[in-house]
Amino acid sequence: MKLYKLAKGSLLQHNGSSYIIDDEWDKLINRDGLAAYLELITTETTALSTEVENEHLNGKILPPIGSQEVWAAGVTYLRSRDARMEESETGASLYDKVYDAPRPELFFKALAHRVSGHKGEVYIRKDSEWNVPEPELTLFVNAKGNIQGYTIGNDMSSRSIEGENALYLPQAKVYEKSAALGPCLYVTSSAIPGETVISMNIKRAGELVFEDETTVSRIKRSFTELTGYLYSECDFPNGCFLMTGTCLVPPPSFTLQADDVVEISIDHIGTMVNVIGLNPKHK
Ligand code: DO4
Ligand code: MG
Repeated sequence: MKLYKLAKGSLLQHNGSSYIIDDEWDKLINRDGLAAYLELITTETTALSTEVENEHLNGKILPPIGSQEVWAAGVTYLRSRDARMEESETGASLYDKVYDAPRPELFFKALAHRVSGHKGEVYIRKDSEWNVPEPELTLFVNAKGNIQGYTIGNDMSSRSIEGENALYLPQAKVYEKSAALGPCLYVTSSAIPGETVISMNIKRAGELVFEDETTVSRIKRSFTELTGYLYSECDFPNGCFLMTGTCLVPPPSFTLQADDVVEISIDHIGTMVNVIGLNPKHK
């Protein structure tokens, strides 16, 4: 089931039909047994006509977040560990150690006001010369710590700032429009399968400049391990989004430029498209 956040209410897609739900977003997604609740709604609500469904989906789709925090896990795939060891002269052994350590790397990424949605802009920093998108399967975990659904995340990162000194990580990771979530919340009562494909392509002036893909099965840690550490000393009354780490990293010669178009697809969820921009206060 796919749940899209609209300017007013949400749109649920299930078995080829769509339904409008009026429930308040935070309350809706945070309820335990969300999949069963949504399934019940489909039996009690009249489905939309295709015309009305298309009007909604071609209009403004908001990122699937309300008042939740967005957190991110790091160095959960070998590809991320290797890229970070290459970029950092001083911190190489940190990445190596955290990849193998029992405790995962978890960091605070954003609140909703810094999060873009499908077709929205994400920014690169003015003081960073090496910038990449990080495509990440993102969990929505409710207040009780149960994974209720999945969405696509982009953990925009400055590799030059992070590479200069690992203590600069928050500046490499947290700035205006440094995160994107979308296009929907994929709600399921079963775990997303390991063979789920994550792919990313980047276009510049219409030309493909990067493309790659992998599967979720290459992750080093389980999702319950990541959420267990995150929830062990923090409460999230409205639930929380957790980006699970990047599995694809463009080569060192690559950096993003303004107007590049980043397309991230994850099986079952869909495709999120973002355009790279600069904070207008620097233009
Ligand atoms: O350790 C730095 C950040 C790691 C990260 O964001 C990732 O692996 O996705
Ligand atoms: Mg990341």
